[in-house]
Amino acid sequence: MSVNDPAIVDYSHIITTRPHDICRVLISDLHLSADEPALVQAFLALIDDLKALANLNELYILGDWFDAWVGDDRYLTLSSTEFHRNWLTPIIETLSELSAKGCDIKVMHGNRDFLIGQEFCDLFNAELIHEPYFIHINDKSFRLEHGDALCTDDKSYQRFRTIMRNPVTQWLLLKRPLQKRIALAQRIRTKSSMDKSHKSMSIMDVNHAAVLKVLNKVDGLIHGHTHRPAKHEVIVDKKNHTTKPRYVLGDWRVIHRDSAYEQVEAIIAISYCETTYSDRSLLYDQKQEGAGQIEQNFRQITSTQLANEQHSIDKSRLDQKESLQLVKFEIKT
Ligand SMILES: [Mn+2]
Repeated sequence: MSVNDPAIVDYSHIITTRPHDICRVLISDLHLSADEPALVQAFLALIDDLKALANLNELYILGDWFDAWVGDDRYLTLSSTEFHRNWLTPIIETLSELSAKGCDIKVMHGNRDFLIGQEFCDLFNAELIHEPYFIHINDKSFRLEHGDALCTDDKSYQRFRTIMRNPVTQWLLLKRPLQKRIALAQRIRTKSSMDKSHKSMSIMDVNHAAVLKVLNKVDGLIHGHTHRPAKHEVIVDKKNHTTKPRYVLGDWRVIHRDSAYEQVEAIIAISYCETTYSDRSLLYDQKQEGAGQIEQNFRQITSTQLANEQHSIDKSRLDQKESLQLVKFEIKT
């Protein structure tokens, strides 16, 4: 499944046709920084759209939200003049509005922004979550993680990761003066892009055995990091042809850039909560008629219909069915 795969639905279509059905949104690998305003604008535009969704319960940011993060204090210690001018301030404002509307925001660390703290998340009432994090979609359990831990073929990165993700290392890092941390982050960024240029493509993707291992305990996996958005059906049992889904979220990319506009594209995940109404009154009618084979009647209703028919519908007959979908988000800024 490539970025242009027809199996990936178009975001603007969904947001205009089924706004009331969207209940969860998952994004990752935005790599936001002050150096790339188009990505920041695209993120602000997405959150603006999400604010208009009446039934959106949760927004997950599954790591590498920021291209680099040297500690919450870099933002929290700004003077009030600097604070108003800072590029993060509009992000915090819009996310605060989203959470005030009843959407829970959950932030997970990536390999670049693992120093984000709960203190920063408190600014917009979000929760800092740690991987692996588990959610339920219908009766199925899904494991959420950033994805870098699954790339076990990259031995040198895994060694680096073990050191950097150690709480002691992080505590020591955060004790260093801010300027030293900024310089260190720059060195890590340069090293990582140099490493990437000579590492093979396959080494930087997930390891199949590592995926099978984590899928052993759950029904599905959702991650980012590899910048290879796709929905994979992973064969977990060859004999019985059993598969489990692995959803890979995409990185946010500027795909067009000129003086008139910049275009940003990202593969995100959206889940719908469809409501089914089991109409037992019809069942009753059939009984009266003495029908031999009686089947319960189900009717799919959208959340909009539900809102309109609220008075006539018995809520105990409602069944929620959630389905997850990869979606192509595209915007001109
Ligand atoms: Mn990453």
